[in-house]
Amino acid sequence: AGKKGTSSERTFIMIKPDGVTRGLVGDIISRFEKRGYKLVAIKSLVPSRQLAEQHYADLSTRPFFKGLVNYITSGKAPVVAMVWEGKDVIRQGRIMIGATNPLDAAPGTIRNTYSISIGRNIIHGSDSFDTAEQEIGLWFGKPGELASWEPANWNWIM
Ligand code: RTP
Repeated sequence: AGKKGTSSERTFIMIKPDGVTRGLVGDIISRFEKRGYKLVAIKSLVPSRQLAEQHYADLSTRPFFKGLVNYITSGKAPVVAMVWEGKDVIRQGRIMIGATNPLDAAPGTIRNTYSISIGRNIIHGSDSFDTAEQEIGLWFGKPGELASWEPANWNWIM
C-alpha cells in the first residue's frame, strides 16, 4: 500500500453493486479526486466467488457473510475496484466513506449521503495499512496493474 504515512500511501476502495446500480460511480471518484487523491488503478468486474470470499475472509463466520458474498458476486451489477494514493489516504478514505452502518455515518459522508441500510452501504475501503496491502494485492496483483504517475501541476497539493 505504498509507504505508510507518506504521499505514496495507497488504499483499496470498491464501489459495491448498489453504488454502481444507483449511478454513484462518478460522484465517488469525484470526491477522492477533488480532495487531492490520485487514482492509480481502476476496473469494473463481477468478482468470482473465490475472490469475494477471500476479500471478506475475516467475516466468514458472521451470519451475513453468505448474503454479502452472494450480493457482490450476483452479476446484477459489477463492482468498481480502485486504488487511490496520497497522504493519509487509508484513514481519510474511511472518514470520507463513514461508519459501516449508514445510520451511524456522519453527515456528508458517502454512506450517510446515499444510504440507510448496512447491507447496501455503497462502498468499501481498507481499514488499515496491512489490510490495504493485502486487498491491493488480491484485486490488482498482476504486474503492471498499478500506474505510478505525476500530473504536471501536482504542486498544488504539497
Ligand atoms: P467494508 O469492509 O465493506 O468497508 O465495511 P466495514 O469495514 O465498514 O465493515 P465490516 O464489518 O468489515 O463489514 C463488511 C461489510 O459487510 C456488510 N455487513 N452487513 N447485515 C449486516 O448486519 C452486516 N454487517 C456488515 C456491510 O456491507 C459491510 O460494509
